[in-house]
Amino acid sequence: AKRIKTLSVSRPIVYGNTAKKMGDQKPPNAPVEHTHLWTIFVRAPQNEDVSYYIKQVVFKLHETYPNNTRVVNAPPFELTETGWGEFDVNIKINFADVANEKPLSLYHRLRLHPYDSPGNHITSGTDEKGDHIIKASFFDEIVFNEPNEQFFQVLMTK
Ligand code: SLL
Repeated sequence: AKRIKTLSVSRPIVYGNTAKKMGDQKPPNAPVEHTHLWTIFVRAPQNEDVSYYIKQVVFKLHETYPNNTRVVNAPPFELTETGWGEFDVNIKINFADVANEKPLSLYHRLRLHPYDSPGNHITSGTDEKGDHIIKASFFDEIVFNEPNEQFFQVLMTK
């Protein structure tokens, strides 16, 4: 029998957050109870361009944040904030108009502390300033099943 292979195109992505204790680098406008500076991000594994297929990323933060729906309309698709606690962030990825694809919704548990347990995807290190920093990130793949002709062309340009 003849097998019909469905066309699918995938793109690797990495999402997660970095965090560090603020100490004396605390932004002047940060509430006193905030202890950490963090950045949540969606990017390609080697920071390759993703803007040809990702139009916008919406980060929905914990309700304790003012204006907790944060929209990023251009790369880098990341958001830096201060805070004291860990919580689940909803990351909504909106694709280029040509794709005519539904948004992709992901969840990421924002991590501030270097828990020492296996399999938690948290690594510790130092940043360019020599400050201790932690990183919780995940590699994933966005799969477009049967992309329309135009979107397929766009995907193939990279
Ligand atoms: C909980 N994990 O489940 C906690 C919630 C909320 C964290 C953590 C800053 C908020 C603000 C902040 O770090 N929120 O002061 O704007 O209850």
